[in-house]
Amino acid sequence: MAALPETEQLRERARTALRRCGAEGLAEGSGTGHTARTPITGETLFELAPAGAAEADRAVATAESVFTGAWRDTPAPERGHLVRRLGELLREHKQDVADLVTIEAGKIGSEAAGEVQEMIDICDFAVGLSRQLYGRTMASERPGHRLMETWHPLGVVGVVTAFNFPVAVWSWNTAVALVCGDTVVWKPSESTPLTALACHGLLMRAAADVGAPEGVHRVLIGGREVGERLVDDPRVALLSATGSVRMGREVAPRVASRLGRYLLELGGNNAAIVAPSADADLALQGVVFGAAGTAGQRCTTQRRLIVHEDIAEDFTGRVAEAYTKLRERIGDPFAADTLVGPLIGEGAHRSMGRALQAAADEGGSLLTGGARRLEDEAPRAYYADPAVVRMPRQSAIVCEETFAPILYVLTYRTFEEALELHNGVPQGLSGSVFTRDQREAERFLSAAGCDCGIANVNIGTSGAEIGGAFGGEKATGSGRESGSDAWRAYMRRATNTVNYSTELPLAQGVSFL
Ligand code: UN1
Repeated sequence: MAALPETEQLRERARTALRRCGAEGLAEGSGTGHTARTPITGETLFELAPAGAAEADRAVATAESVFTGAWRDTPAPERGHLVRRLGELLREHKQDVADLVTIEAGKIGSEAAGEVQEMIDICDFAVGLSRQLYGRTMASERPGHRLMETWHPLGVVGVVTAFNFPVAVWSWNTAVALVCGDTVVWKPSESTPLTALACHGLLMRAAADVGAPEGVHRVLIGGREVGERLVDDPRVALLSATGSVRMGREVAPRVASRLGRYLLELGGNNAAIVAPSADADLALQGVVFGAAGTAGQRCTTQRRLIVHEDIAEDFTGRVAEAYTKLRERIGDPFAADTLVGPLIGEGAHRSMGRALQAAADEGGSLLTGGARRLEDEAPRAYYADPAVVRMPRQSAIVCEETFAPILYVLTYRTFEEALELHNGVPQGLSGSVFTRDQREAERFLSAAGCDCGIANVNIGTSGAEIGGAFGGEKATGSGRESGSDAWRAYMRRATNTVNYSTELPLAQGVSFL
């Protein structure tokens, strides 16, 4: 593998991308206290001025006044112009934003570009949606009456995003919220402030180009205090947050106590079942990308492999062999032949070590991986060999989401057993079955099958398209973002009854007076 780039080179590349996106001034020289780092070398890129409670309050106030003063009354197709322009700018700056994603989140080139592609795609989707915010008309039970529903903008949407999809998840929320007539205040992950500033810069350019108010969007580079402000502020009509189950458990009751709305996309603990009839080559590709892609740092990462005992030895052997090859492809995420970039930081590496130890204590045997890499070259960066661990049963550690590339292998005898293992964890984001048996495939997709928000056949657990609703069940939080009719969460529904008759018949046949 080629040597890692120097931090100064990365700094320069980030500066160029920020300048091209129209966000350079926002990133530097404005103060200190919030550090922008790169996991590629583990070193500091810039010092930024953090926002605190006062800035958060001001941002919400601006977003609210733009909502009531202008945005909610702007026709939805016109709101769509803003998102169309954002999509155009993202096409133009795809490489710049992708570079920042690689620099801050450590994603390899094609995955970083794929993430920006998700942004472009959701912009296209949202522009179409801006003319399709349909309400229904129902048959009224009374003569001379019309019964219908109208969807109205909701208000200020607080968006809290995680480091691993630093821009796509923002765009799913923001593109849809903006066409729905909402304004947005964004708190990005503390690890990815530069990508956030670039996106905000592009959106502000789009707003200037189409004549939309710049206060439709605010970004807050800050820590927990800022997030808490958004959680507790009654002016934030919807809080959409992506992160850990632990975070969701804190956020949900706080938003609920002010009777606000929340949309949570929390941890996954995704599994693929590999049945004896599976196309093994296809399953292998799906499993290796799902489990080791993005260095195991997607919510949709495959963390468990549930393989039929008749093929377990052979299939697991092939997975381990593929992982051995991956080892030669770990390193600089900008290098064209790299497949596995760095972990986000020391905490992730420590969690990986702790989980591997726990797995060993619970009777697991490490089949491959787990070692730290490139430590001499970059002592502050954390690269790891993706690991595969054979587990005797679905023990405590297997039921946890460890945000690192560890794949636990379990075996099954009957398909019922496989489903039980599959659903036997607290989380419920994404699940897959690899099979050529139609009964198994249909059973997996049925009400008694996979209990996740995303259920796949002959495709891995990660890499969902934006056209579907994205989200999960159980401890994953039950929110839905992105495509399908997820937009409804960003609007309020009004049921309207219009009487165009000269009588006033009461519903349910009630007579009065
Ligand atoms: C996430 O990991 O938070 O389905 C989002 C996928 C991507 C999105 C993942 N489209 O893997």
